[in-house]
Amino acid sequence: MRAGRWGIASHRPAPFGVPFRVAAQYKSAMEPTFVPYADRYVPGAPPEAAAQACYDVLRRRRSVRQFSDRPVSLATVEWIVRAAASAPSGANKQPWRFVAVRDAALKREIRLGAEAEEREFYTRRASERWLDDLAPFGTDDSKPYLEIAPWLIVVFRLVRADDGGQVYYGEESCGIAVGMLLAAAQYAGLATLTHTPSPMRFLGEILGRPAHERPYMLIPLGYPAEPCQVPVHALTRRPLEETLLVRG
Ligand code: IYR
Repeated sequence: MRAGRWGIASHRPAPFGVPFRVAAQYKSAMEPTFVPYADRYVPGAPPEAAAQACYDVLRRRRSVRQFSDRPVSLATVEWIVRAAASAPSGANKQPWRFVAVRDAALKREIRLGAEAEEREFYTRRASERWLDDLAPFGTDDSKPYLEIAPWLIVVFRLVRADDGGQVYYGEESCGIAVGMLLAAAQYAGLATLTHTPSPMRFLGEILGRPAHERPYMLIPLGYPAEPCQVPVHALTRRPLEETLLVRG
């Protein structure tokens, strides 16, 4: 790191995580090395057509709450998680852990834990406005799909590296990884739901995860039920003219 740039305190006791000026004489522990970017993905079509083809896959993703119990192989889950974990992350610290749950007893425990939190949410925690905003989705505290979907992918965000070291931009990194996971599942013809019962502490307890892993998202994965219904309210997106502003 060059002299006088900003860093984040990692080795100082307090106040933790407060930016400090890096000493002028600071010298990086590891010298950068580079290799040619040879293994590039080259689409078989011009970028307009390739991007459109990608959009045509992704635009058909839906948040699904009615799953089939049709099995999905572990190999499929492994490829999807490899895709997710190829995401960029702050200083490539990869501040995530994915726990893939297929065990019926664990799925049941997770369902019961989630439903307990959701009961609190729908009866006490949620504001009137929030409940109003959710009304068109027809959701409630009943989450049978947490037992029916063949897999529950539980994403944990690491607040420290496994060796106790610093991580950076953990929220952003996990958000990107989950986005890529949803896209990979969609490419595999599988459905997902980004489910965030709150608080999610029960996930770490049920799955026996250490304290530096914070539950980030609960993602049922599987085939949609047949038939599968999705809320009309979730279908539309704002027009591109409102979404994208072009300057120049
Ligand atoms: N977690 C609850 C409530 C909920 C909240 C939002 I924001 C949604 O987009 C959908 C649901 C549930 O899963 O029912």
